[in-house]
Amino acid sequence: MFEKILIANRGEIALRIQRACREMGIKTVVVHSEADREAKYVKLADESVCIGPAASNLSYLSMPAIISAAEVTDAQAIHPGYGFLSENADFAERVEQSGFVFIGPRAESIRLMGDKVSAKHAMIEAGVPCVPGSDGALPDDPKVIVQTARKVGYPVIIKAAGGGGGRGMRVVHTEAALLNAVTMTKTEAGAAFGNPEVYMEKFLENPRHVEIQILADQHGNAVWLGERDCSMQRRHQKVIEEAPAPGIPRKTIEKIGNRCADACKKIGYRGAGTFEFLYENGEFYFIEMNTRVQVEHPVTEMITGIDIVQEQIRIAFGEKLRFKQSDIELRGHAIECRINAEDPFKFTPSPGRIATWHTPGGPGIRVDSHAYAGYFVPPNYDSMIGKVISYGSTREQAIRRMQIALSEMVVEGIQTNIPLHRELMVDARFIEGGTNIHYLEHKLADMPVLSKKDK
Ligand code: MV4
Repeated sequence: MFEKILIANRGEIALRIQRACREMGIKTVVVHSEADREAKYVKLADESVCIGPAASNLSYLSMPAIISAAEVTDAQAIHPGYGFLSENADFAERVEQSGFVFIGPRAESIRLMGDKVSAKHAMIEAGVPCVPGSDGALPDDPKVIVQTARKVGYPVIIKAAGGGGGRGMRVVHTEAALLNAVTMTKTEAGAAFGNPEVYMEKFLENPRHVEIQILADQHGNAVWLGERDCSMQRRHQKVIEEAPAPGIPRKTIEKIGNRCADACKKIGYRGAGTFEFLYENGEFYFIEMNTRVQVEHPVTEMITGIDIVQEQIRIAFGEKLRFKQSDIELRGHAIECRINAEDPFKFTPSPGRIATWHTPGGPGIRVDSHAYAGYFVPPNYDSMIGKVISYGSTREQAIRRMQIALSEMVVEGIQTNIPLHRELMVDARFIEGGTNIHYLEHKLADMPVLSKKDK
């Protein structure tokens, strides 16, 4: 096994990766910006290297700084976590060219999935069901664009090939608005992603976001680890995730899960990955693949008993998967609440020093966080400061345990979204299960706490 791994990330995921390494007897190197000097996981690491100032582009996004840190510390592999350079194919390539192992997929797979047009093409080839739409990128010919939209049927959505995660898309309801929308999306995509290519899909009005976790090794083996429902979101930021997805027939999910595992074998994928689907009227439609470990991976770990980060490391080292699909059992139910340093209903960031930090515990509660009393939440990064995960033998028990956990949790000195989570855990529609991607935004718009005065 590797003797030393460099963690090219910060916050809770840096700590999560460090814990996986320590359990495996692997030494860790943490790189950090000047703003993260006092983070506890920096002190817990075997070695740490300051790679630059607070600004991400000068530290966590600096490829030469990170690769130099790996060189001076003699690390053998680099774990990129999520965000930052985790889905940057050039980084994966440069890491390997410098003689280190990139703990993630081959650069070629990252590139394939980074381009949403080539990703969709690969998935159609592999037999994964996709949203009906244009065959690849839209051509320039306006007649063909109009014809395509008529065939797909309005409303349609125009998406940038270089986009993803909700960036670079536009919904079109009428033919009158079509060509202008295509032109504008192309212009924006060219500026934002350096790639003006766009494609068209039928716009699904009320879907759920359900994703499939997979693991694939370098020897042609792949398994899927159940699904996660991530429909509770606001402005493309997930707020609550759970596994399994409530109310979806197991047969439907098994069929789609097997297709995902087969697709991994077909494209020679290695590592952990997530197939994102929209689920509407009993059908799954592939939209994107994420080639990294995800924030919400713990809910899958809770119901499978598999440590996804450790498996990423074993796969990168070249080991064979230690389980077959028939060994994977989904047991019980898990829910994750993302804890953000922000105003719970207005969502303005709330960085600053944490005065009180009391975390919950007890049966079925897991807290993944790098925060502590006295920790300063820097204003330079994402506002997520941790995750509370509950597990129960049933969804009802997982909800109950989460309600209790949130009632025990005390954070003072900064604002957090814990009050929003407390509200959602007693929300009748959430408790019923199966709310769609618009539910939270609609609920927030209807909440009296958000009076005009407060906004
Ligand atoms: C869609 C869609 C409806 N129809 N595609 C947004 C993020 C990106 N991953 C894809 N997204 C969507 N694609 C079609 N054909 C609706 C969304 C969407 C969405 C998807 C998942 C989770 C939250 C969302 C919020 C708004 C829109």
